[in-house]
Amino acid sequence: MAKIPSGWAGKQGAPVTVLLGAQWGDEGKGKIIDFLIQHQQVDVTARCQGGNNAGHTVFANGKKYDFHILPSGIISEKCHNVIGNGVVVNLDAFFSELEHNGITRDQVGWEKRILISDRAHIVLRVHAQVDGHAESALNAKKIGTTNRGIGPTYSSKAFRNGLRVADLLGDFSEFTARYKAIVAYYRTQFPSVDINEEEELAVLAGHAKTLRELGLVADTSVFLHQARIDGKKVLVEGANGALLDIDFGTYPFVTSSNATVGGACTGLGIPPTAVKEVIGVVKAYQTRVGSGPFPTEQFNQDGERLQQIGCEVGVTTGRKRRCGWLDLVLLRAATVINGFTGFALTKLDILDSFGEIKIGVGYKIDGEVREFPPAKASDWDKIEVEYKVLPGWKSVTSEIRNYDELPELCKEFIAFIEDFVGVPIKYIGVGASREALIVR
Ligand code: 2SA
Ligand code: GDP
Ligand code: MG
Repeated sequence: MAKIPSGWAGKQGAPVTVLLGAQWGDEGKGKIIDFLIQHQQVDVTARCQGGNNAGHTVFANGKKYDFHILPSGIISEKCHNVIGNGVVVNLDAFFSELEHNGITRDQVGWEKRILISDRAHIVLRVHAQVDGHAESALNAKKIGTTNRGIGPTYSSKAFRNGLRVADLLGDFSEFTARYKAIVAYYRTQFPSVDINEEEELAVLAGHAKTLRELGLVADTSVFLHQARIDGKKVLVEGANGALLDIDFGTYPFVTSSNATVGGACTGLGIPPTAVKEVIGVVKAYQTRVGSGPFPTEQFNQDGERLQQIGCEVGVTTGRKRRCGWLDLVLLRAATVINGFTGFALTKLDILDSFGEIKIGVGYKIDGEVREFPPAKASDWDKIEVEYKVLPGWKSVTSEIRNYDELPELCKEFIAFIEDFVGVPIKYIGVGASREALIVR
């Protein structure tokens, strides 16, 4: 039996870079990750939280990919990919997403480059159904979830009756009994739950066979530790965004995981001392899908133009995204929590035609200045936003690849964000394609 060399556990491996959404998701994380993989010798891409609620768009190899559960590194032949213990995995979605994106075994050899944590929890059909039922029960106060069963699966995890991938690969009769207990438990809450248990169990047994045959399941924290000892560069691909974080987001209008930096450690089993760089992806304006507070939302022509020019439509559900101006009060708070070492500012080109660009810089609640977002849900409705108004640059930036060539007014917008938050903007997105990026 191979033995772990003495001192192995305490070895300090190569540092890890964490890339996170700094707003309500959809900041363009997929594109920045793809860029980093191409240009920064990334060896492993790892998802740490969320599930197939995420939608990360990547334009590469002349093709548009949308990833929901797969790490974006799957299309890069030099990249290994990890779905960590903090992710909730819908196995149907995992296999169909490979197919949907044209990722076949003979083509890219994906099965040799991806591992799912044995500790990751499985999203069952009952979780997705309960997501819908729970939303319906909320009537006018719906969260506006993606209906993928993400919240209910994390509930099962916290309630300690959830099923992990390791359970699926273990004794199937034991798995079956626990599976049935979960469905029965939810039936007591929602009698209309309609699941064909035998059919789903048969599908899961098929998935178990494939996972076993292809060797897709492992203790991924051990894999990542060894990779770092071997000097491999690990890039953590955050999903959703800081304002959807279950602790620091606009609770209860949040997702059910930690989309801030702590989620990278708990969701992958890597120590905080391993994290060197934390890149926050920030859209040059603000968007949100689903319900919940959005202080700088624009219910006017500006909002409509941002939605249309920015093509702001959900990647997972096809919902129109709500739009408004960049909110630096929220970005400051996200920075305090995440310790961003640099920003990637995306979709700057979407602002090209605006005569005036507004930025949220201050909040008042009941006439009182508030430097940070409130914890109390009802306070969000009372926020009055103070705006800084900057003149627009009114010229096309999408062909620019060099920072110095950006219009002066555009540089002023960039400098204003950097000064306010105190974080350098290292990457600037001026288009959806791989090439449309300015690196400083
Ligand atoms: P859930 O399904 O339980 O995670 O929903 C809870 C809230 O989190 C929001 N959420 C998202 N917000 C932005 N983008 C997401 N991914 C997709 C995309 C969304 C889509 O990339 O466009 O296609 O609609 C995402 N996933 C979850 C959600 O809107 C709820 O407010
Ligand atoms: P993610 O969830 O953070 O990966 O972001 P999404 O993929 O959900 O949404 C971002 C959208 O903006 C996608 O359609 C991207 O192709 C697109 N995008 C990313 N960066 C830029 C940019 O700098 N300019 C423009 N015009 N589009 C961008
Ligand atoms: Mg998205």
